[in-house]
Amino acid sequence: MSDGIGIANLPNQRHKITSQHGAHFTIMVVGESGLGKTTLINTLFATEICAPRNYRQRFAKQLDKTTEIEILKADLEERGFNIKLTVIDTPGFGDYVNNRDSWTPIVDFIDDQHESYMRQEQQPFRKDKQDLRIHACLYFVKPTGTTLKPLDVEIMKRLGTRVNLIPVIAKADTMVPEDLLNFKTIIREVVAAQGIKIYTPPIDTEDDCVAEHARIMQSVMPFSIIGSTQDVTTHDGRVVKGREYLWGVAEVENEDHCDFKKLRSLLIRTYMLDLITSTEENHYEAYRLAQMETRKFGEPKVRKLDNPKYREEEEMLRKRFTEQVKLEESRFRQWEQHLIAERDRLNKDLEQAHTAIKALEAELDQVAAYHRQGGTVGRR
Ligand SMILES: Nc1nc2c(ncn2[C@@H]2O[C@H](COP(=O)(O)OP(=O)(O)O)[C@@H](O)[C@H]2O)c(=O)[nH]1
Ligand SMILES: [Mg+2]
Repeated sequence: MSDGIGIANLPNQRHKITSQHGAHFTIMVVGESGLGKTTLINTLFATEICAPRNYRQRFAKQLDKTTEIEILKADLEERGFNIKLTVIDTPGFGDYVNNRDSWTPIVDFIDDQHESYMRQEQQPFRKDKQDLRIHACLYFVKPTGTTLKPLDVEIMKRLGTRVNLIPVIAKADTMVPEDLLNFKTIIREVVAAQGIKIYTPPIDTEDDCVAEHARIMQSVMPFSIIGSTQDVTTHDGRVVKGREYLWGVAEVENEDHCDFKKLRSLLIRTYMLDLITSTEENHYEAYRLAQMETRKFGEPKVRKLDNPKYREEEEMLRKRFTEQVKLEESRFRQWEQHLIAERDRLNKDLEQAHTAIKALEAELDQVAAYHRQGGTVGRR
């Protein structure tokens, strides 16, 4: 890559970020296990951050034992411009039958970062704040080609109200392009129908070029991803990061194969600042306000039951319960209707049988009368 990390190329971003004494930028990956989350992180690091450039880099790995959330850090510097990049790798969920609450540690982790930052802001000495607030959360969708699973919808809803949520289609190389496009449309429709909040690059700008770029970024969402740190050789002799197949190579950085380059550009190039400011102004602010409503300045975090997050959850449960009851009621009513119809039908049958019996009895009477009269009736 000739343009390197590129963050220093954006004058506006640079000015704003440096005026905050360098920037923290934190990305989180979430999704079922085996979808390539860890591979994507490694691919990001391999294609961009480890590129032979003249900036300093330092890696650190840290594992939170209870949640198995892994934190990777890299200090980036390009022409005197600093970014503290943190990538948070979460364990997969969805492996178990009972996975209703499998996202709780992830959601808690996000809230905890807001909480921790808020508490630091309340301290008198707040120069070197620890800041692990998530600026971009990549949600990995399984490349099924059908639709989002109910579990996906539930988790995405919860994430979307807390962070800049960016859905990605994992392992794009396992789908043919046509199916991939259809799948994107389906996901967009489900996201809209379910009211899931996802990150959209802002279009309201005077600069036509920037607006056009934002429009392109919006139109490719959800980003399709191929992850690989392997160098492979294409048919025409290029060495690229990719995955080798009998039919050829699925290339990570080929825009005809997937949207990896666009995603990377969104994250660490064009929209890094917007992701940071929108986290600060929307998500963190929303958290802070919600907390202020339930507790006084400096007071510790409220008990779980009083917590707005749990209220939100309780409200959802109540809603779901009401829906379930309504559904059962309507099923019952249908069944009742069915029974009434069946009863009417049987009554009618019964009536017909009665009439038939009456007719037969009448006939029988006639025959009996005929015999009594010595067989002369009707033979006149
Ligand atoms: N076909 C394909 N396989 C992938 C891709 N990314 C990762 N994998 C493979 O999927 C498996 C699980 O990947 P991993 O990154 O550990 O998934 P995680 O559990 O989500 O972190 C590994 O065998 C990877 O080589 C991809 O883009 N396409
Ligand atoms: Mg992993």
